[in-house]
Amino acid sequence: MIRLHHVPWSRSFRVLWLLTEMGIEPELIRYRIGDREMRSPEMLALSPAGRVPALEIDGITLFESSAILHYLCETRPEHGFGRAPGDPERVRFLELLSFAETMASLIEQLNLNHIFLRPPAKPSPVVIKLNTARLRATLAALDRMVAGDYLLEGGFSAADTMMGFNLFAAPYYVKLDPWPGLQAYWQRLEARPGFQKAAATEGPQDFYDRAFYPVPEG
Ligand SMILES: N[C@@H](CCC(=O)N[C@@H](CS)C(=O)NCC(=O)O)C(=O)O
Repeated sequence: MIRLHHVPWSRSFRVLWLLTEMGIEPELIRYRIGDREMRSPEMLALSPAGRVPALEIDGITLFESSAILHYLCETRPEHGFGRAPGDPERVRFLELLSFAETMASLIEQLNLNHIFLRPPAKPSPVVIKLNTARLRATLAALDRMVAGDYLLEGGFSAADTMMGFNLFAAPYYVKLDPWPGLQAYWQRLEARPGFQKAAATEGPQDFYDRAFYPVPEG
């Protein structure tokens, strides 16, 4: 039994996508952000902060998307999606997995300000402006890191699935127009059969209600 605790088009997409690339179809336990079940004792036993993803696999449970991707790569090395110690791409692989969370934490802040805050709470234009600029800087950095078709010259890896969620979400806040190479990379990711299959499992996103959220005046 492989069971993924999942919010569609959230960070748990990273895990769904890598599993799909490996030909593994997990049982999905779906939540929506804000669901009480995400803070239930059962969920907290799987993921102590009540976050997704959490993965039940091989008789154990893991949380944190990066740790899950590492585990999947190390226990299923035949797919070649990881970079083991000693591999010349190991260091860059590790950097990218963590860097994806540097970027995702900015997306999370923007989601909070643009989407989750409800009156009387007010989004802060200053915080939005700052986080948008910081997100832009991480995208410019990512653009410089694309090495050939993927993030690692050796080919598609879990670093790409880690960035998949980011590149789905970031363009709602920062347009990718200044970086044609990054856009082409994202199109290559989206064109992969594994991505298409995982995206079909997700269905259309219903989280963002417009195509772009500009920085508000103020
Ligand atoms: N660093 C964690 C972050 C997990 C995380 O924050 N997931 C979000 C969805 S993208 C979540 O579960 N949010 C629920 C909440 O904040 O209540 C990871 O990469 O797995």
